[in-house]
Amino acid sequence: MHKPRSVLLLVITLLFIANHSWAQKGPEELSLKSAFSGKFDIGAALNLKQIYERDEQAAALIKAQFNSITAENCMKAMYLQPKEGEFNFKDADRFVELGEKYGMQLIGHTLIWHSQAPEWIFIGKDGKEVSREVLIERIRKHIHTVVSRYKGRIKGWDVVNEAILDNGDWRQSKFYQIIGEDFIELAFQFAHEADPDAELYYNDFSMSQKGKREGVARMVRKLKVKGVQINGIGMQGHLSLDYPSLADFEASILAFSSLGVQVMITELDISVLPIPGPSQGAEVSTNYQYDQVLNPYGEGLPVEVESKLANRYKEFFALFVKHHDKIDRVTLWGLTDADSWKNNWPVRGRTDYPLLFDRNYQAKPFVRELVEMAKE
Ligand code: 9MR
Repeated sequence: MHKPRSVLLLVITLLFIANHSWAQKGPEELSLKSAFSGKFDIGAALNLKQIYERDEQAAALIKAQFNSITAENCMKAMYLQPKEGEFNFKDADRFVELGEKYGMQLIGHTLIWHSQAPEWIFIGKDGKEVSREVLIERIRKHIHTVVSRYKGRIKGWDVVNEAILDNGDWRQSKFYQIIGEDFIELAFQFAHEADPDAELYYNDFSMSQKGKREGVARMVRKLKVKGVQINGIGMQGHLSLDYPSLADFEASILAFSSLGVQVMITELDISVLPIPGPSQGAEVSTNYQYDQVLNPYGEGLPVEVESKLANRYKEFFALFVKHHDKIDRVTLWGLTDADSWKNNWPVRGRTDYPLLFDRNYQAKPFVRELVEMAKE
């Protein structure tokens, strides 16, 4: 008779202690990776200062909060192979060693991207554009060399980045123009040959737009019909306070997942700044002239904007938690607001607040709510 009651009492007491000690912990005890464990990995893109652990506060934060890291720039082709046949792996090696030291999942970003492709790759010794055969061989060599160097150490590669336009058409990149649409298939095939156990992803921005959603789904379906290995689709997630709608973003999570691949939120940030033109996604070539009215929060973020940002993050994380069975990873595109590329795009020299940690390495107040949400 008394036994169930004493067990119940014990459980209540333990719950009280657990809850109480949680409440006593300061914000430094928040841990995103523990909170979301069992749901999805939580990652950050790292810059060189962080990769080399030159910034102690950043290093501590990365270790405590994240279980996955992506190299923000140093694995892009123009850095890895600046001249034909001359590979520079110094920074990428350090990135991989860092991830291994802390037992974090490593994401390779990115093998084939029209932007930051080294210029030589499209040009022959005669100064003219190379043939289809030559470009395919150059891609093969690049992918084989890079992927096999880290074979068994990188969990997954963003094999092709941003090959489809927002309306679903093929981007007229040099890769597309010279090789045709099968450059995608070839890139995936070469990556798979070099590391058959690595996961392979297609990654793009503005993925919530109907045209892009359909274009990407069409391409992935074709790859799967041909038996090409593709494990995941990365939705970059460069968001702002009022773009895109949650419903559109959710529609894409569902559409991509129904193709039989994992969904990854690969480059999450939420800008609070005005966008001076129609460019919403992450088209790196778009740039607008600096104007003071476009930089309204240089001295700090007003409470009401901070609260909008908090709500936006909460809505999106609630969506990710709802679909955690389809989502493998959520990666923030940077660590603190000071590091974010959004301070310089699409207008240089602004002060944005797009990430979870502020310029003093402190978790923003709403981060605790994200952590609580994960536990519910
Ligand atoms: O954050 C990256 C920034 O530091 C670089 O200058 C920029 C240009 O290479 O690339 C940024 O990262 C991009 C990513 O590699 C692909 N998706 C869009 C990201 C933002 O431009």
